[in-house]
Amino acid sequence: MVTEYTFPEYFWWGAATSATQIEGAADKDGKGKNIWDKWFEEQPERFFDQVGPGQTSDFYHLYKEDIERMKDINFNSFRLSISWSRLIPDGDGEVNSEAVEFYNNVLDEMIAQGVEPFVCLYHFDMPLSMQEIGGWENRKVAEAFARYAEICFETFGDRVKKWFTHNEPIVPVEGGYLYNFHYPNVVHFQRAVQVAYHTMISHALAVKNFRRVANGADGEIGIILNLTPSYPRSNHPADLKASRIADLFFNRSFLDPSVLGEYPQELIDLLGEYEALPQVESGDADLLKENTVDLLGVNYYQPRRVKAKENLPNPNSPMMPEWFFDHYEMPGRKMNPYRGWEIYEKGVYDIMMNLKENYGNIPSFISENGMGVQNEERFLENGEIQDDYRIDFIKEHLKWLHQAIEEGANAKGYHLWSFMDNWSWMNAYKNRYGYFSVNLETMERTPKKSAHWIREVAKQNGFSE
Ligand code: BGP
Repeated sequence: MVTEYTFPEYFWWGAATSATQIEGAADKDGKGKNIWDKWFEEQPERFFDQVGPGQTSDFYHLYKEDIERMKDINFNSFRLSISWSRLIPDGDGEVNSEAVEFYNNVLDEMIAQGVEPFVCLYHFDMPLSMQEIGGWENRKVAEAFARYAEICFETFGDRVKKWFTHNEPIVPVEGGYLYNFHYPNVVHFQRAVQVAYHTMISHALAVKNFRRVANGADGEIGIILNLTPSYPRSNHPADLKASRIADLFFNRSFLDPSVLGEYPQELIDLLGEYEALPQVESGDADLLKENTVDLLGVNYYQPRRVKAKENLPNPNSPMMPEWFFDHYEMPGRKMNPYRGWEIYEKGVYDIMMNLKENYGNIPSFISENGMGVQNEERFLENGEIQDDYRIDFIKEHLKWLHQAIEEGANAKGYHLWSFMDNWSWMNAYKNRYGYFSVNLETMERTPKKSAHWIREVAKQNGFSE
């Protein structure tokens, strides 16, 4: 029996990426340093094969052909990010005219090719000069971010109609202030909470500026969140409590204030109990309440499975979210062994149903989903990588997304991570994610089997099976 999976009209087919991960030209044309440039200079050994952010996939020079390739595979949209330290090298001062020219060229080319630009303002790439005054720990940086956002709305808002303030704002909190996988490699719960809070304030200030700037009037603004459903091991009340707390820390800490305009009371109470509440200013609650998003991007890679703690945490160890739950390895889970992430396709459906039931069915889309695989040349046949595993991965997620839409979810698109292989932070080019492979020696792009497949899916606005 053939089943048709047809998506709503004007469904967004495309992919996502970020400035630091594809642009290269990290020290060219007036760009200031960001924390990745700095960290790589200090500790190149922390990066896979010691490949740093200097070159990445050279989109800075190859953007024209890349956008043509997007067009070729029938993308109608593509998310990129603006590099704050390229546009404003010291974060808070003069605008770099060469950066304006570069982003103007990219946006014009996208529009000429019929690929709508979705633009994110912050994708893990704090300008170094802003980090030197404390990064998100310093509220001045949130204000500088809002100014940078306003400059972007004014400069590019005539062409960009989908804006996103932050990508996965919980990740720099986790990486930079809890688990040591982003600069500045601090381990400190209280500082992590302050960083998360100021990130949220920076978001609300940017949304406020967006509503004020005339160009924004016909556009929309949102945030991109990595929503990792927290599944409890069992229905035992202790397991349920563990999953509720994990959900508060990792999902609701940004989802609730972005969409509902306020923090969950349970999270406030929990932080209060541990004397870990952030410093706030009067007026913040109104700022958050009045500046909720129009649109939500959902990045989904893996679920979070948890169980009640088996041993009490050592009170002398640094406080961690894991004081409240243990990670749970579900027997029989399906894994992507290269990235070490579980593959659980139904997570997409569960997220969408949660947004429908508890978040006013806010317009949303899958803004990242994807499968990073190591040594993909193994699958090369007649010059083409046969990435059937990627096609299956996408298809199975799309089926659940389709199911959610059938049941009333307000999902408007699917963007893969990523259009072409790109630089993955500490993992550099270890795992390849793209529809196109990138040869790091020559920078040549070659379509994988999945590129041909998605070209048809986007053309048909779905697939049958
Ligand atoms: C998301 C990020 C991306 C991207 C992706 C894949 O968390 O938004 O920047 O990198 O994950 O993860 P990774 O590159 O770590 O394999």
